[in-house]
Amino acid sequence: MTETYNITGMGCAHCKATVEKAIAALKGCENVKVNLEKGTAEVTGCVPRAEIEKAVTLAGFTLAR
Ligand SMILES: [Cu+2]
Repeated sequence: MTETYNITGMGCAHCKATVEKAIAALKGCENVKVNLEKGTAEVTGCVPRAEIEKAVTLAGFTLAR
């Protein structure tokens, strides 16, 4: 299962890496691909949206609706 999430607040490759790392550490996450230009994160695996939101928020970014 792959879900795409919109993330706001990422400005550079470092932000991208931070978000990728935060999501990759989540239980059930098999793969994560962050697109800096589009502001999206493509998450493969079984991770509840609430967990993604928590990780993204803790990393300092915002999960958009
Ligand atoms: Cu940055």
